[in-house]
Amino acid sequence: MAYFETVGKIKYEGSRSTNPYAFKFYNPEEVVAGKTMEEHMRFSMAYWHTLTAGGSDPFGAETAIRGWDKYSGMDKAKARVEAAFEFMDKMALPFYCFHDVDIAPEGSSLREFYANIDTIVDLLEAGMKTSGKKLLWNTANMFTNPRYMHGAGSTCNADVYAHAAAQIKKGLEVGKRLGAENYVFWGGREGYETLLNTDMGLELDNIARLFHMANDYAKEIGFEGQFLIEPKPKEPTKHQYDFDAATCISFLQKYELDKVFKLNLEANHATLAGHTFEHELRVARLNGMLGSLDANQGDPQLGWDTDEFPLNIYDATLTLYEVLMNDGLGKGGINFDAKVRRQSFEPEDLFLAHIAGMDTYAKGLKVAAKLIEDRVFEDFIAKRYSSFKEGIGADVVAGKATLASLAEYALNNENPRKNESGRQEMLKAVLNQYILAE
Ligand code: XLS
Ligand code: NI
Ligand code: NI
Repeated sequence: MAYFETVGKIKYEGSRSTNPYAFKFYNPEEVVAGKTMEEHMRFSMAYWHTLTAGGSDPFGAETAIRGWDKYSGMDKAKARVEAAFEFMDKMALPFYCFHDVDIAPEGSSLREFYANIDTIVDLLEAGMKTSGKKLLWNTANMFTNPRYMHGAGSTCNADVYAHAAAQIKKGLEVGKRLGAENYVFWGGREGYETLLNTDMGLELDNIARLFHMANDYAKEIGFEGQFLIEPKPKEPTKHQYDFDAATCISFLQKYELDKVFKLNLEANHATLAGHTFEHELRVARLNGMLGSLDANQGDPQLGWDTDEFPLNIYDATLTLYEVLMNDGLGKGGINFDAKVRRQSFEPEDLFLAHIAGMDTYAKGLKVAAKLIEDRVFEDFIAKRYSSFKEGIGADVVAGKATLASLAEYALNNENPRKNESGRQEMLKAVLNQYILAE
């Protein structure tokens, strides 16, 4: 059965096309900086936003019209699998991602949940075989069920902690079976509301213990996916422990997990943390920990994780710039952790939104590749820091300088170098020029 009968396969028609159901910039086969667009992007569908969510918000019920909603329970879960492969095929999305609860109902016990997962994973495995679609990552939802009110790895309840471990164990087994390229940990409720009732030290230690157990189990069963942590500063808890890239990296280093994990960075989480997305990507890249992207964007007028489809070409350019400078995302990819607005309730909107996001990133990729090819920023930056290439600056970089040697130099320096302009406005204008011209 077809769930998206009104839409055919989305094809590339070029920037002059007026067909809303066509790519204007995303041409999967087009080679940019030595690789096809498809290889660069590794675009992925988020099961939860596309198949599971229905457009409810804290003030209103679901609005979305979805063909599978005529079913319930496991029948609905099975229908969603069919719809997922139809959507990925028509949308030219090579990858997908899911939480355990997105694909199968929890039922009334952990045993039943395991059995439901197994049934659906059989279908996913078969669908992947015929379609060639791949699993970018899977994860365990350890935040929606009321049992996780105090957290999962950070809970005060050891039985809840054990339940979380059981979900992760199953998640790794599923990931292995489906050949997941990564396994994600987003600390949905790993944080706190008030220190008055919180043992922060124990909570952090326990999260790290859970990660070590997950790593041990992955080795034991031969799961080869890359582990990823997804930072987010707040929401649902007031203070999330995985605040941002830098916080996650220091946590991983402290608990000797930094060789095991990379980061899955999400644009809207970056802006919630008061950073730009490119800041987060740069921090991860410099630490060799840029793993994968959750592509979306926030709304400057709203203070929460609105998960809008990424449409800002300026941000997309700087995002793809970091990806290219990282020499790609390796096992990672670009997952649309993005949802259509509640008013965009028709099934067609799912296509239109993904087209918009994929085109924006495709254009961003082309502009970023050109900027790098022309060494626009690299040459400027190299010149800006050139005083560290020679003389006293070179001594600093080589680790040869001491406070005493620098003081001696400063005392005798009759002609200190003059500061030069950072030329920020000019550089931003050049960036605009590339976006508009490319
Ligand atoms: C929520 C997160 C979530 C993760 C996966 O804000 O983005 O969707 O990507 O658990
Ligand atoms: Ni996310
Ligand atoms: Ni998010």
